[in-house]
Amino acid sequence: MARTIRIGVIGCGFYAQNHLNAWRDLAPDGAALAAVCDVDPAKAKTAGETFGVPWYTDVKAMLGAEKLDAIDIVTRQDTHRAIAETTIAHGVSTIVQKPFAPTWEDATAIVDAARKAGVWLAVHENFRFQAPLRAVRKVIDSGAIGQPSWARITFRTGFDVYKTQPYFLDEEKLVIADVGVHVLDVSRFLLGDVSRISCEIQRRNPRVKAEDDTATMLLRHESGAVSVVEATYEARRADDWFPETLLEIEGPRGSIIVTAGCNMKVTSDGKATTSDIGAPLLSWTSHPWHVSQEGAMGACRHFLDCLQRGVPAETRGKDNLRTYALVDAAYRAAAEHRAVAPVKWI
Ligand code: 89Y
Repeated sequence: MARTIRIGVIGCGFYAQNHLNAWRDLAPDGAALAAVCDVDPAKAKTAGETFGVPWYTDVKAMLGAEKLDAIDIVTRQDTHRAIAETTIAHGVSTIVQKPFAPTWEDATAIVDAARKAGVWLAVHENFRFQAPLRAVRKVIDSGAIGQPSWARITFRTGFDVYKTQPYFLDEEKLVIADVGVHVLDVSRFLLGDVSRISCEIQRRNPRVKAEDDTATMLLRHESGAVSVVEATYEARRADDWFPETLLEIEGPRGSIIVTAGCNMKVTSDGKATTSDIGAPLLSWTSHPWHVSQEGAMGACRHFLDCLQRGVPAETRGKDNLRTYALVDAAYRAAAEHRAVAPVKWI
């Protein structure tokens, strides 16, 4: 039986419910949700009572009172650096929700603090852990289409994200920072690192303060592959498949097309096969959020496994800086009207 990992969750808001449910479901695999914390006592108390664990409103109080192996920080990004520096200073393995931090300086400071302290650090970048995207990666790894040379990866929705995440309306940076980061990470996951990116942004919704509720990005990958990466909250479609990521990938031997409803069509050497690559509902997931919720569960499962084995996560801090650098480069490319090479952090 693998080692038990005692986990404290900081932040008990809207999306944190998925993390709490995921950790509880992972109990048979060795996860022990041990404590929760939120600055809002009502949220902390509700989560504590729902999941049957002690609750706190102060991070240091929780760290002092509980013996924890890992902390999952699921708060808003402006709080990540201060909380992560505290958990890292306590020597506790730390998972930070995406977006990693509001600035490159904050994100690199967290990675640096973990490196110096020798503390395990991961970013909860969950899209790449969704069942459909894992299935796509498996096809690529099988060689069925050959080395990917072109892709279009797209997240287009008109789902009222402003209702569930009202702070979106006031963000300085919106669609690339919030969901573009996921899709850019998916492009790295499927096609590898990126040598340059160009980007056009649009504000199509006048209620949004940020200049970007829509982004159209063009990437050249180090492998030579080219991808078009799109993200918008302003697509008005009768059939809205929020929060699915749809894609087309081409290689010398064939292609992978993922269409709405988690359908995948793979063409290999002229022969096509279709399959359903969705995952079944969990007791606490429901449509339309299921794909995202199941991805959060996949990410937690991966982190648990890595913590038990004492190995770095796929989305370890240092790796995630490469995705973060792409987000930064996209904003710079949009502002400067040119292709930009993402910064490399050593
Ligand atoms: O915040 C976003 C995310 O990470 O996934 C979906 C979302 O909640 C809205 O696009």
